[in-house]
Amino acid sequence: MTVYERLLATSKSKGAAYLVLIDPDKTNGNDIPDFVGTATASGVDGFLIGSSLLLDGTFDHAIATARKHTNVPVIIFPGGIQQISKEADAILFLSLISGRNPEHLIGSQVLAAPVIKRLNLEAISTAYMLIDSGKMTAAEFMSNTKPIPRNKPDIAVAHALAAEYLGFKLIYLEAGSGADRSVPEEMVSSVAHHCTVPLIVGGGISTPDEAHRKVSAGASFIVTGTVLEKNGSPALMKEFAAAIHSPRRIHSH
Ligand code: 1GP
Repeated sequence: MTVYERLLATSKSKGAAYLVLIDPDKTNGNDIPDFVGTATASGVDGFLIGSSLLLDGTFDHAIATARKHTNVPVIIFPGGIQQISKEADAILFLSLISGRNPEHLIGSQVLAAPVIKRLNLEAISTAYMLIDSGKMTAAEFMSNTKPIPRNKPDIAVAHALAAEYLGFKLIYLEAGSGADRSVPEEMVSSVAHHCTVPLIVGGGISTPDEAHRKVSAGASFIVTGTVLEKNGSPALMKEFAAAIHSPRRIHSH
């Protein structure tokens, strides 16, 4: 079974899957074993590792350490072509389709592809869409692209349909790490209604209830990063996992 197939099977059997972002720039390497072990025991279904900057030089080590302490997939979520490692289970092969910067649409991918092939890494083609969160995020600044306006679900749908017809395997609706406001449910549900490609939703999701609402709107995968960097307690991890896995058991307020 490929990592992609495993992710889809998990999402299908649980209603949706919970992915946790580890940013090596924000995580002390010594904390990774505990964090990853606790998160796995609390019901997290996979880890994304990446950063829009990567100031720290211990990327390979962070991934290898994470893999040693979990039995769920550890997937690279690259902020640039230097973030490729043989230690990972797979890599999200992203194209920033909401932007019109050719480097992020195809340029970096051409440079990265031969390296990924040589390392025999599973590449999961992912249409990456930045959604405006009210404030400029690191992803927006670093990519030098404009995000999709948050009150224009039709624009998001048109991009997602194009991604589906181009054959992308996942669509990632991203408000940006640490965003003030997450992707609106109205946009998630419009995209889910019109497209069959599974949706990842992340950026600025700060409560289990908020995560639950994205799943109810049609997300197959929820990503959180910042909220667990601030409070990595097993109790909160379990609440997120429960809200994402059993959307009908929890009622939104
Ligand atoms: C960012 O979607 C992820 O790429 C997670 O964002 O850090 O805001 O949870 P947060």
